[in-house]
Amino acid sequence: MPEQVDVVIVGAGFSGLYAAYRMRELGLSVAGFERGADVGGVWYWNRYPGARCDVESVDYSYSFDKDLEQEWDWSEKYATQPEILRYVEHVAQRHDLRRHFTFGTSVVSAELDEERLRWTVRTDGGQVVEARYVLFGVGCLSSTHLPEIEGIADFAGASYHTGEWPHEGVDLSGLRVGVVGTGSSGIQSIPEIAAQAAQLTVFQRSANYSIPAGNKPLSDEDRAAQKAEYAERRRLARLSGGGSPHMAHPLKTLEASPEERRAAFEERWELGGVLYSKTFPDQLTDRAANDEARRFWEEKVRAEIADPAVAEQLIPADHPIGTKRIVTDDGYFATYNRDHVHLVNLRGNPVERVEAAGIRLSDGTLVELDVIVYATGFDAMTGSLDRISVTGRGGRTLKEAWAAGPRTYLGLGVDGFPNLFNLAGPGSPSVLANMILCGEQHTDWIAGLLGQLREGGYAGVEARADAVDAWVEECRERAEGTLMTAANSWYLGANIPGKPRVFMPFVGGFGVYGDIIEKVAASGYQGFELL
Ligand code: N01
Repeated sequence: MPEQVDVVIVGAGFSGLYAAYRMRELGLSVAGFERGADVGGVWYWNRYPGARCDVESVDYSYSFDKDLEQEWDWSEKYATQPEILRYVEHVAQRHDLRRHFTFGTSVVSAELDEERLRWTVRTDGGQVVEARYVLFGVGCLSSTHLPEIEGIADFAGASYHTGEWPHEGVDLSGLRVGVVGTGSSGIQSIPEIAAQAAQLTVFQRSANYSIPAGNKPLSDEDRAAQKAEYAERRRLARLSGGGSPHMAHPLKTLEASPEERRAAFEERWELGGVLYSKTFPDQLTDRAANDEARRFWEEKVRAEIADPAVAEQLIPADHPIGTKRIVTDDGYFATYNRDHVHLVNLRGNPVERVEAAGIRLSDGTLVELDVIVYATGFDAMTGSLDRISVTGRGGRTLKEAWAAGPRTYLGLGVDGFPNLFNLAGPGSPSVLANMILCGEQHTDWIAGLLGQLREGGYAGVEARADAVDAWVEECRERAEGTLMTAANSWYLGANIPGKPRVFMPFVGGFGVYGDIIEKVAASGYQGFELL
């Protein structure tokens, strides 16, 4: 007989851990499974040099434990990966959450028994659990992507993907290192790798927008001020577009005078990082507004790079600013001023193949390397779910249901897959907002629903097909009303050959989305069938 539980939770990252806490509070029994040997999700795996968060630490933290908000001391404005991992480990300990999970274990399948509305969940460790509900907290950026470059296995040196970095670290000192990829992971790691390596060659396919983090140690006074205003920070974050307590300028870009505009950009530049793309409310919807932001950025960045020819290669010309996630860096552009750092622009000179001695370019050059770092990203948003065989009504798999792109109602439910929920994934703000608050928002909403189902004596809940159709259409329309579809981003699946081009997150903003799902709950869960 398989073990019987109320809820299976897949993943012990921020979302899955909070889900375990909340389900336990509801009095439900939980069986959780986590691929890693411990808690932390992306923060467990992404241990590459320079890994740190691009949301301020005070905001990128759980809001459910008010005592913890006051007790925990963040040491820097933007926390490093080790500090975030310490935090999540502390939360697991404090709330005794590890006991709900089996670690080092991946869920391989979940199969619905339509008659009994129970899910049979199987793991690679041979466990079989039967559950009423399944919650996926598998992460949007957890399925690493290695490019299909000829000869990749022939390399004689060591190679690493940033998202699966060795726990013991890697000593790169004195070595010839190549980094492939200039997204967040590449751009964060490049200055740190340059500080160690004898030679660093960066293989760039697309130039990227990056903004200095303006990171700094937090003083006791800083922390005291943040803690005193925590409630207000959270309130503003819940109203905001991105889940941080920062609002866009009250005027549209071109309504502001040139002086006001410059002052606003300057202020956001100083704040650092991704929120630069939301300085003005129309920056991601109006090309002329976006150009203003891009010009200011370009002026700042060109001033950092000594060689104008190198600068030319590092300035993106193929997408509006903010339509790929803006990177938050620490000395990235100035790194190219160092004599031992070289940029290869793959647009002009693509990789031919990887050889034992290094990377061969199309023009015949062999860049000799001891180490290759692949900062080549993830099969984002759907990749981790795709690895699991999820079979719903009529034997239809989730992979089949999502063959043309993810289809959800509110990002929460899928027709044909009753009692199955996805935490902070496609169809919700997720990667466009503060993922910890997104995970809490979804979990709280689901907990409210499960409480109502219990009170009403229901066996389950399922999104209706027409509600899914309408939500998919709304997400598409909202995305097409912005500039976000103008970039070949992982938001659109463009980084994975053959992946359908669908803008996967809900682009309308964290606050707007929160209102929508609250209204649905208040209406008696319109769009869902209570079973
Ligand atoms: O991955 P990416 P990432 N040959 O997909 C290049 C979050 N994150 O791990 O742009 C050569 O962004 C690819 O080139 P192109 C954050 O949300 C956050 O860096 O496709 N190059 C690109 O340059 C982020 O957006 C933090 O042309 C190839 C790079 O590899 C997301 O995770 C830190 C290639 C991949 O960039 C993903 O970031 C880290 C090929 N065949 C990550 N294939 C912070 O909190 C791909 N590339 C700060």
